[in-house]
Amino acid sequence: MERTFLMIKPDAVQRNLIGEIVGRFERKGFKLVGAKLMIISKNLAEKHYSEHEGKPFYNQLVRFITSGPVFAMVWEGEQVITAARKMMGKTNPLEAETGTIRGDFGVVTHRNIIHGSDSEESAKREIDLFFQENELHIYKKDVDNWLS
Ligand code: RTP
Ligand code: MG
Repeated sequence: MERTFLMIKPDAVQRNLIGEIVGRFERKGFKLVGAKLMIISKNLAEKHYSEHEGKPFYNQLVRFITSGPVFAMVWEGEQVITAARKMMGKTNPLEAETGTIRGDFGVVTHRNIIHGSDSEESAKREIDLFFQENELHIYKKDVDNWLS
């Protein structure tokens, strides 16, 4: 089963959007296999966004992502990498469709609410960067057994 790395960025944590965002992925039908609130070190931020090193927005991006707690998550499901990117919407919230996370809650590109892996390679790389193996959980969901 495919896994992706999603991260609720500092702006969304400050704006009390963790529950709203987690709820969307739960309702969609994906499974949360790991999650933690964390403050990212500059070193980890630079590794995570290394593909953007040297770009005009790179320094601002690293400053922003380290500016407060983020909520890091690993989600599992069929084609979850592509599906999550669709649910997030385009990078610039102005271009993101209404109904997407960035389209509904974001205003500007440099505070765009959520990160999501953009390929299988990035997902693997980012999951390894942020989570230890023992922080990821394999379990079955069976609602009926938990009602009474
Ligand atoms: P992310 O990596 O955060 O999920 O976002 P993304 O794939 O949609 O966009 P990406 O091209 O990877 O850019 C990473 C983050 O850098 C900021 N950015 N600013 N000013 C700009 O032109 C610009 N372009 C990108 C955004 O915050 C974006 O999420
Ligand atoms: Mg990206």
